Amino acid sequence: MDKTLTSHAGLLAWVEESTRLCQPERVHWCTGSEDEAQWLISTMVAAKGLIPLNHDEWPNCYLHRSNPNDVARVEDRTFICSQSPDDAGPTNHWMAPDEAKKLLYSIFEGSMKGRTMYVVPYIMGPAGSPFSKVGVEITDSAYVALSMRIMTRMGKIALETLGTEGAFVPGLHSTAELDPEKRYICHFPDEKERLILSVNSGYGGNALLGKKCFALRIASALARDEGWLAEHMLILELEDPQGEKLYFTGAFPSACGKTNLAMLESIFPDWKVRTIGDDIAWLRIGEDGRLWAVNPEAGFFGVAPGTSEKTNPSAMETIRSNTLFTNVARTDDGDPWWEGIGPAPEFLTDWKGERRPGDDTAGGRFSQPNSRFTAPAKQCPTISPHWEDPQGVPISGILFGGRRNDTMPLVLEANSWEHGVFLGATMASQTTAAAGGAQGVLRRDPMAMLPFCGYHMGDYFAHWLEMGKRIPNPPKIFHVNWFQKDDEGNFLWPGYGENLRPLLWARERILGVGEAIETPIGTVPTPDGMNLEGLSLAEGVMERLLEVNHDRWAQECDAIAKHFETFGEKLPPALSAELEALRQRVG
Ligand code: OXD
Ligand code: MN
Repeated sequence: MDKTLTSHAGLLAWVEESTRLCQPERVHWCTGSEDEAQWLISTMVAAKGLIPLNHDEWPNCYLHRSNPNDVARVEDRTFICSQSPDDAGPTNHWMAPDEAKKLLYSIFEGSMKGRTMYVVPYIMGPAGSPFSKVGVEITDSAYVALSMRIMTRMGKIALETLGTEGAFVPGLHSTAELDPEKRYICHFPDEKERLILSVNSGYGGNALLGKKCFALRIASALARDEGWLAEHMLILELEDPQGEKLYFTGAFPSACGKTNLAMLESIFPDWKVRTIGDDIAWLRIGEDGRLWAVNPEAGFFGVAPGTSEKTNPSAMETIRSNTLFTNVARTDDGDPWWEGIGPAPEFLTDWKGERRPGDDTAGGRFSQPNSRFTAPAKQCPTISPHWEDPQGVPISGILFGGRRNDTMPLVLEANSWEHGVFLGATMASQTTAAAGGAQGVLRRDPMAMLPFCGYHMGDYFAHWLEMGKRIPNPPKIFHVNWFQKDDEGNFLWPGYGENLRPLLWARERILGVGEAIETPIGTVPTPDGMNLEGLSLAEGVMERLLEVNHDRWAQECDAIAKHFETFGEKLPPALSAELEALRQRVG
């Protein structure tokens, strides 16, 4: 697109300024058209940045291999650059805004020499929705431009939405040298335009600035100021046999089955589960007093390993065409392959490009554990017809969940909004490959927002509590845990489609029915309170799944007290009161 197609003075000035700084050979304004996408693809294929896949089986699908030093979000290199370190809080890294700009601009200087600079205007949220927001990402990565076309409403439509005076969040991104020592992802939530700067990474969450950087970190700060919530949540629709619909959001840490739950295949043919979003929800109080959710994204950036016809047939159908795969393996036929998709063929080319026998397990994994697919949401067979409704969908239930071997029962209903916020604020999960660092370590991840909250987490809890007071008809809050294990390390609960059962119980509780017992930690189903038709669990397993172990919970109270110390004076008194009350009840 010719830049004369926008006369937004602020945007033109910023693009010019960035051009002077980064010194690209040329500047391309993205329109978002199909022709443009094909041109980007052929340029990348020629430069070996994309590898065509088997187009008979996987039409318009490509494989991208990132630098092996750049395969996940880098939490230790991610900074909230608020004026005061106190606003970033104890769970974020902080850098003074002036210092961050000086440092990053020195890396950006000349970083695009010989390269094309892409100007990528995009909308987070459905076009035409009063809740949508515009961002513009400047990047030297064609992979990012292509991915943004899938993940957002990108191009001309965003410039039209922006008009000549509209506000936008600017994000400047350069892969620079992909130097991990000079990799920085910086957010400036206090600036009028809420700037994002990202250098030396080309990986998803670090580089597709609309997603974690804008729709979560920057948006959470906007939401605090404007009285709404920007959350790391899936959104799903549950339709009963009479056609009545109910909507849930669910916050789970990265790689805990969020995409699978959002696309859950119903085990009961007359119940339908449909997808609105799999990662992010923007929630506002509607005129009717309920909480309404919009998915700001237009695509799925899902973890590939473990995805199969068995675990998530909807995802498999979604990714069959027009999908970018990152760091997966490839068969000799040109099909994408990863651990968990099915049996390995005789030979595989692994994610680093080495061809090895498919049974060569000694040589390590074939797909990178955090390898991904980037696919258009509209291709999802379970996408709800309401997924782009401008007002969003009304939320009746909020699920919090984590990956825990023990302690947390299969499903737990909060006693109140405050207790629900307490359950969210104390969520814990074993770490996964979505972020760099050790895996399998239990870490507290409040509301699954630990890496994504753009301000002080104590203030964030206070904001949640405040929202509860302002929502006349708030959703009910639940905690779920699909991941309990027996003493031999086997999962107790089959998961996947069977997760519909706890969801149906939650629905009954929302409707004021559902057999339940109060426990010291909240309300759980009676052993036959959940619909267990057609499920054969060994004797005593259901009891174990719903068990509240007092010794463990006494330890949990100590662990929560320690976690709460992190927030110092900013911990809202309502949450300390919840902990005290829990201690009393656990005894
Ligand atoms: C993601 C994440 O990529 O949460 O969605 O890490
Ligand atoms: Mn996520």
